[in-house]
Amino acid sequence: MMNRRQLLGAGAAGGAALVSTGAWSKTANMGLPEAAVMDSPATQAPSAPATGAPYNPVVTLNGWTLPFRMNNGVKEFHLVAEPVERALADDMTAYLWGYNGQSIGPTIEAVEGDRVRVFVTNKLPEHTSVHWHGLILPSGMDGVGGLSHPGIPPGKTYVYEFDLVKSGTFMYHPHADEMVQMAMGMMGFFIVHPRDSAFMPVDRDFLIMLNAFDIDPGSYVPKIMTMTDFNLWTWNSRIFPSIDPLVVSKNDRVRVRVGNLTMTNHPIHMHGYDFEVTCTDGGWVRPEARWPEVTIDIPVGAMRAYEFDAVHVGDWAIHCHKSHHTMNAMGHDVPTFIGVDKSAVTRKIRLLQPEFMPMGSTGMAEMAEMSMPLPDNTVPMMAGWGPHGPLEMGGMFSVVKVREGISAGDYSDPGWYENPPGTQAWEWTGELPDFSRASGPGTDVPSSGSSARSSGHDGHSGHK
Ligand SMILES: [Cu+2]
Repeated sequence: MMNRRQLLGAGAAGGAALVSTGAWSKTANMGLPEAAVMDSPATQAPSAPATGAPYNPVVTLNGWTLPFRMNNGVKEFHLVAEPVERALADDMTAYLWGYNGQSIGPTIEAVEGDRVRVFVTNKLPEHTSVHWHGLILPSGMDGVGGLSHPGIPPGKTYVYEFDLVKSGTFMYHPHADEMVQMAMGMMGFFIVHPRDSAFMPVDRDFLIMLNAFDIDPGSYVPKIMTMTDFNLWTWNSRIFPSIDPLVVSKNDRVRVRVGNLTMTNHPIHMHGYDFEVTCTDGGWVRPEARWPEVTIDIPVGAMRAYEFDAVHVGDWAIHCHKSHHTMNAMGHDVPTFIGVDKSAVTRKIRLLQPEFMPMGSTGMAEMAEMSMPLPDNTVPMMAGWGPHGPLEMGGMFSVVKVREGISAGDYSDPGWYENPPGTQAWEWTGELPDFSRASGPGTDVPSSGSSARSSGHDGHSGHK
């Protein structure tokens, strides 16, 4: 064990001073664990640990888990804070700050009772620190720059070392020039698995970090001064339709852990199921303290994990219920044109600009179907095509795909669900009556015969 002063000294020396064991001296890199780098935004297969206590690994959508090595019983990780190029979508790249080649940073996974040592190398142009959100640890390891320890200067490596005294879902992010560094994309998950593998086991365990950026169409760097009016609402620094689906086999027990490091709350709504919050960043929720939900509001600076048994096959939307958060970049100073007849003005404008298209008179769904030329490096406001047409979504949206017989560990997209005959909404092709206004409460669709309506009233009166 080293005290804080020795630790900082070791950090300033690049961690080399920590080399003291046989395992270390055999490595050629003077003791620093290799800093793995990910160059792909694709969801990486969950990685079961090759050493240490066993656990069921999590799946970070469009992300990955940081490899570790064991050094005399201590789990060692190496985070590198650095500028990264992250594909927010297949057609859009952002110049962000992140960790080990990506934003969000890699997920750290360990086990309750583990001792961990996290080397943090700073390749940013300013100092940084790493705060371990929710973890119970010594004050000097808490990562608040200037309070817990000096900020990690550019080019230096600091070492954090602590015991994982409880299992649960935690996060990491800078606590130094925090507004800028988080606006630039610096954040990640820290999962501590239960030591007892029989404690609340699940078959699939998904991670979603809610984050947000403000990037003008055609540009690459987020506007760091934006406080609330972000234009890209992301999960794990990714926007729909480029967010991978949550692939699930029927009857799997599924956990979804959602962290929020944006500046506003996000009511996360999942279709097809009801479910219960089983964990917050404060710890596991006792069974008697849970209640059913279909939407879970994720407060700012918090995490909520919920669980369900995947008994309903199908394609089920999962999204933020703030409708502006399921849109990609758009202007907010657009007038409302619903009900406006633009035909006269369109004729005049087309004399000057023959391609002019009037928009918005009937709503904005037409935005999803047309392919207007866009500036380089941006994405349409609403996008995504399903088996039955445009989804008209963006931002914080994905699909939970529950299917029969998906193998354990298989997260590949099974394609679109085919609804069995007779289980899909259909078009009414019969005659339509002349509709008249409802006359008051208790009256449903006017029908041609009076008997249907009066029987409805009889039904109500029978309950009085
Ligand atoms: Cu939202």
